[in-house]
Amino acid sequence: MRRAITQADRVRHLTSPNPWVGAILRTRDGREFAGATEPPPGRHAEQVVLDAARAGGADVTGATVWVTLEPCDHHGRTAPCTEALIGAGVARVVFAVGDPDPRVDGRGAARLRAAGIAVTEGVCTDRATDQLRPYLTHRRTGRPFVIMKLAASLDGRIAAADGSSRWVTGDAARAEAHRLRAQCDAVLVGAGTVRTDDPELTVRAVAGRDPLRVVLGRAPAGARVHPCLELSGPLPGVLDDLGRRGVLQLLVEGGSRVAHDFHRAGLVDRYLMHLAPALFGGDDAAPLFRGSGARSIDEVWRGRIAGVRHLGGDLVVELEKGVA
Ligand code: AOF
Ligand code: ZN
Repeated sequence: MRRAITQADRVRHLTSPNPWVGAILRTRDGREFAGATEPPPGRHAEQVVLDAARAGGADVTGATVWVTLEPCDHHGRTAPCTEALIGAGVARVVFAVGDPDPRVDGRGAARLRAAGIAVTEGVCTDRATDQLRPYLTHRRTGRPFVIMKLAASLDGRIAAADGSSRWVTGDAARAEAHRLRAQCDAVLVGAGTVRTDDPELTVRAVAGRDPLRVVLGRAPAGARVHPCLELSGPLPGVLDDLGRRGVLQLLVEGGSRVAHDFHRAGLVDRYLMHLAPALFGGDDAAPLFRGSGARSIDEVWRGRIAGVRHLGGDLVVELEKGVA
């Protein structure tokens, strides 16, 4: 299963709105084949390994298949993987995580068992759940997994009193910001940020596809971010809308009003804080969050530090919601 997870890693974030799934097939005589989901409308991981085995001249009857997600049991863009596995005569299917998609949700496992296939679930579940988190969040809640990127000095400031703010953090942080954009299906900023920073929101510093660009409010004519999707209204509705468009993972990039609104509404799943070894050193510098915050110490938001690392001369702190 660990190797199936490694296969899925190769297509991580490349198959949206479908999950990135990996699979390993082992024939009765010990030959092994590996595969992963293709981008839509391509084949699912199970079909890829079955095809690879047959192309290699292998006999797949009695084979075992390890797959990171429960095989699907519905006709979507592709035929059901359950039917492909049953038709191939495999003996055993092992999967890591159940598929919460309402079209599957236990039906895949049940169909395989009804056909006499031995099914084992719950192998390497933690790692696979972590790998599939954007997909699982999307299918369970209808909304994307929300990552908020914040860049500030170590004293939590983003601009000097005169408004000047460019490149608080270093070049390495910029490259990582582009890598992050490439991993997200959409990137969102407020109209204020479009007016003041005029960002392109594309992927340039690294190779990768551009995300859907979303502006909260109206982007002024001539903004570099065009073409973009302009959305307005309460943020939960905005997330529902993006979920319906198949956005599994959303990157919120600013500015400080948008950061405040997402944060205070409890809509952020992971915070990526890029902290520069700089201190503005006064309360006339603009803060990360604009708007009213915790009114008393009991209201202070507390998360869990999921990771800390150096990036160039900066520090990156990954914060996640604490488990309630
Ligand atoms: C699998 N293996 O590799 C993937 C699965 O439109 P379709 O036909 O591509 O179906 C999309 C759904 O199929 C998706 O929502 C999820 O439930 C499942 N994805 N299933 O057995 C795979 N990518
Ligand atoms: Zn499938």
